[in-house]
Amino acid sequence: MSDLIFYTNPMSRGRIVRWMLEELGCKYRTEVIEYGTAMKTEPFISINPMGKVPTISHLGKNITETPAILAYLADAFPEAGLAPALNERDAYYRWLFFAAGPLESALMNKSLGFEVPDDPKTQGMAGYGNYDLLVKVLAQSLTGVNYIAGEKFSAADVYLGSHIGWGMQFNTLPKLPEFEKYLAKLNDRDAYQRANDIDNALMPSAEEE
Ligand SMILES: N[C@@H](CCC(=O)N[C@@H](CS)C(=O)NCC(=O)O)C(=O)O
Repeated sequence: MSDLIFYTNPMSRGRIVRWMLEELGCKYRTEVIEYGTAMKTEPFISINPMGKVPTISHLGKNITETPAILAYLADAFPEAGLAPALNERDAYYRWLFFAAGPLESALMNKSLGFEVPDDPKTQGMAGYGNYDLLVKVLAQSLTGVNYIAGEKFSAADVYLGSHIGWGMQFNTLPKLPEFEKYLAKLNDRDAYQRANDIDNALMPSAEEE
């Protein structure tokens, strides 16, 4: 049971990892780490020196960074079929890393009110170029496909779909029909709903806050 420990907080990117764990159907133990001192001191900072969640420990190894955790889990539990075969991972890696780098930074900058200046040199240095380009490419990539890495649902959908869902919820992404259609399919999954129910039940109640 404790081969796999999941350190999380229900108000965090840990929700993405929970969804992945529920997709895998593997056994895991959850440890909720409270924000503040518990996250920034021992024993947790020996597990994740950034003092952040999510983090997993599997067979004695600690893995941090949500997309790395997802890629690791997809390979550690191959029977779940959440990573394509090695020779078919072009789109899988591309979109997993696109979401981890360009997309995440663009959405964070959007929420902070930062825009990459309208200057070709600066946009050439910025990994996502500019926000409009990023949104256009993402919407195009979701047109006429079932899942982002091919015909089969994969860990890349868990990660990309989570960012798109949060982006639309927090208004850092427009509610485009391409995004809505993609999300509707993902949000309908039993594992997604189960994961949300578990994390919602872990949320502090209003009285506790
Ligand atoms: N790059 C990390 C980011 C992790 C992260 O920033 N987690 C936030 C919650 S979503 C956190 O733990 N913040 C608490 C803090 O830094 O004090 C990932 O993708 O997992």
